[in-house]
Amino acid sequence: HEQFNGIIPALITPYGADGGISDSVTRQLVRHLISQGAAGFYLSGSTGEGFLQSTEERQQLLEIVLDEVKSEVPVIAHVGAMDTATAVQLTRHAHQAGAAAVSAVTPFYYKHGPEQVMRHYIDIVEAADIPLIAYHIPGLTGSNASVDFYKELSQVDGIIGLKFTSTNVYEMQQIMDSCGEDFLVFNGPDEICLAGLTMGACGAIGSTYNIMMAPFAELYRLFHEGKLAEARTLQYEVNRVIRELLRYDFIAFEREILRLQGFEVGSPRKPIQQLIDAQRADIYEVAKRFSFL
Ligand code: NGF
Repeated sequence: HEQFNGIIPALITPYGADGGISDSVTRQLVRHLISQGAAGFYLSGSTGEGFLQSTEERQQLLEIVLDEVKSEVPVIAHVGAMDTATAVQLTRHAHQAGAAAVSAVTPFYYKHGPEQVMRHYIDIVEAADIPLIAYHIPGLTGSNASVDFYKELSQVDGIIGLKFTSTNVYEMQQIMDSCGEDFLVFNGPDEICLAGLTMGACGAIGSTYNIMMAPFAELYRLFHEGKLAEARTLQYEVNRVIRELLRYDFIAFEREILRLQGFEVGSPRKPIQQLIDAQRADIYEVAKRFSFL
């Protein structure tokens, strides 16, 4: 699974004037991010608003991105859903369409026990011959699966890794230690990207790579060259932007920055925060302060 490494944007989904997925802006954004060093794409995740899209739209987005990317970088389709049937349907489609892997959050809203969550993942992985990356994001799902759960999960054929979105790097390290070297762990929180890589993450999947692809690609390169002090300087720099971003809904903030960068990605879907003019003006000032934005 050597193709999975580097900095992978959890792509913002571009919407057109009619509110549907924009074919042209999606292609424009994907091209741009590849030119800045994107090592792959993660579609319809949290950032991509997967849970605010219909199953058809999630499939449509995947087809557009695969067509634009060809095989330049791996495309991971997030197929997670509250219900197993939707996740299975999306997995079959992702396999047919030619995605490199699928990924799925632990099922949310209802409180399931570990056996049910395991069954959900096994049903997904058995649905098609495509590798699966589990997605741990307790801050949003409210489901905090244990190190032992992931150890068991890592033994299931076809489950190749985990996207770990929690700032508990000790827990991340414990998962890596129990699941073995072949199990891929991706760093989730961009603000600790360097810490995750240092602990042994194979790469990072995240949101702010949509707006700061170049400095993060540079951070990744510096890390692999052993230039830790320089990598840390970059992490500090991008974190000054993330601190500003966290005053807003991250999706609303990133969409506004992308608009300023020349990508008409549209507003997030409600109920995500809709910016008012004063907020746009404030974000414009942030963008002016950071030359790499
Ligand atoms: O959105 C969250 C919530 N985390 C994202 C990322 O892990 C989500 C992270 O990039 C993701 O990859 C996806 O869209 O599926 C943060 O937005 C970023 O670190 C700023 O805090 O925790």
